Amino acid sequence: MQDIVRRLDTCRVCGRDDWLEVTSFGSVPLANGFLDPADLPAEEPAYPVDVIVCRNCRLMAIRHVIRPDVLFRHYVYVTSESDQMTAHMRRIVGWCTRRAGLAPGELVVELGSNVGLQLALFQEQGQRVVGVDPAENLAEIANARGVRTLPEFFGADQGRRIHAEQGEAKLVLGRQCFAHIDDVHNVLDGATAVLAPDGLVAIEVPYLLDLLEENQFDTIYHEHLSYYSVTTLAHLFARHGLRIVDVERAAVHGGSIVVFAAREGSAHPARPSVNRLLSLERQSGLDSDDAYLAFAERAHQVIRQIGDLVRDLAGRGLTVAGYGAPSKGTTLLQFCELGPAEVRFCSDTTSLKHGRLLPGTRIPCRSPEQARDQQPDYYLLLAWNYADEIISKEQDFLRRGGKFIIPIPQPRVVTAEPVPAVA
Ligand code: JHZ
Ligand code: ZN
Repeated sequence: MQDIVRRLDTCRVCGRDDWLEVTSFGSVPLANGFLDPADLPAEEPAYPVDVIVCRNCRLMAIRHVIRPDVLFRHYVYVTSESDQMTAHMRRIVGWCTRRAGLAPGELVVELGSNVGLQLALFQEQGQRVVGVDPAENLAEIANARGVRTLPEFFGADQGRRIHAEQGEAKLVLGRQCFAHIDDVHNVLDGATAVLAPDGLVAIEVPYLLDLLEENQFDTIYHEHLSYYSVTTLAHLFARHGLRIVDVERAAVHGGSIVVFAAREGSAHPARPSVNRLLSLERQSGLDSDDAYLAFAERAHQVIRQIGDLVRDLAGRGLTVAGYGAPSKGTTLLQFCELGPAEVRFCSDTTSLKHGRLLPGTRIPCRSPEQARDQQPDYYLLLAWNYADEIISKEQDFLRRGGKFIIPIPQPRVVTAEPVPAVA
C-alpha cells in the first residue's frame, strides 16, 4: 500500500522544482475527518499544511499531498441546496449551454459530480449526462436520483471509456474539484479523450486572487492541493492542446472562476475576459513573490485576532458557537487553536456531520434544530461564504441580541440593525 502522504517535489503543472516557501500553518488532522464519539481514536494523524509557490508557472500549492482515496472515497461534503448555490448551478447551465451551443441529446460529462445536482439540471433540458465521482456514498445517491454516475476517479481511462460507450462530449465540466487533483495531466488527458472537436472544457476553481486579497487562509487545507490563477491554468491547458476562450468570475466559495477552454484548432474565439484577467493578475503582483508573502503575514495576523477575540469572549463568560461546520471551518478552528472550551458546538445542516466531533478540535456538531434550544451569545460564522443568506434567515437570533462574528478578511461583529425610532 502506498504511503498516505507524499511530498510535492516537482510542480504538478510545469514539472520544475523552483519553489518559493510561503508559509506553514502547522500540522493538523484532515478537515473533513469528522469523528464518531463512540469510537474516538486516542490520537488523530496530523499532516503539515505548508504553502509553496512555483516560481516558473506560479502555481500555489501545499507541499504535502494526501492519497486521494483517503480523502475522497467516502465524502461528507454534499453539494449545497442553498439558494445561492442553486442559483449558481442554474447560471452554470446557462453559461455552458450558450458557449458550447449545447443541444438536446448531446453529451455532458462532469467530474467530481457529487450527488448529481448540477447534472440533473442539464438532464432537465434534454442532454445525456455521465457523472464521475470517487465518493461511493455520493455516487450511489446520484444514481438513485437518476443521474448516471461512475464511482471512480476521472482520468484518461475513464475519458476513453465514456467516449467508446457514449460518443463525444460537447461539454466536460469540473466544478470545485479540479483544485483537489494531483495528477492534473491524467485528468486533462481524460477530458481531451472524450471532448468533441468543437466542445468545451469548463473548470470552476476558487480564485487565487480572491483567496489572497480576502485573507481566505481557512480554504487552505489538505483537500485543496492547488490554488489557481488564470495565468497558471492557461499554462496547464496549453500543454494539452487547449486554450482558454472565456472566464467568468462567480461569488461562490468566497470567489471563484469558471474557465472555458477549447481545442487549439477550434473556431471558438477568445473573449476579452481572458486578457483582462491575465493583466489583472499581473497588476496584482501574482508574478512576484511579495503578493504571497504579504498574504501569509496577514493570514497569521488574522488567525491571532480571531483566536484572541473568541478567547476573550469565552473568558468573559459569553457563549460562542460555530455557524456551519464546513471544511474551512474545521480548518479555521484548528489554525486558531480554538476548542470546545471556547466554541461550545457547531451547528450544521448536513446530516452526515450530526452527532460527530470536528477533527482535531473535537467540538461537537449539532443539527440546527438541536442548536436552537441553546443559542449562543455569538455565532462564529464559519460558513462565511453564505454570510448574506445566513444573516437574512437568522434575523430572529439577531433581534434577540445574538451576534455574528465574520472571521475574514478581518474579524468583525455583526449585530441587529438598530430599529429606526418612530417619530
Ligand atoms: P461549504 C467544500 O468546502 C469542500 P466547505 C470541498 N473541499 C471544496 O472544495 C469546497 O466545498 C468547494 C453548512 N450550512 O459549502 C453546510 C449550514 O449549516 O462552504 C456545510 O456543511 N447552514 C469540496 O466544506 C457548510 O455550512 C446554512 O444555512 O468549506 C458550508 O460548507 C448553510 C448555507 C450552510 O463548503
Ligand atoms: Zn510550475
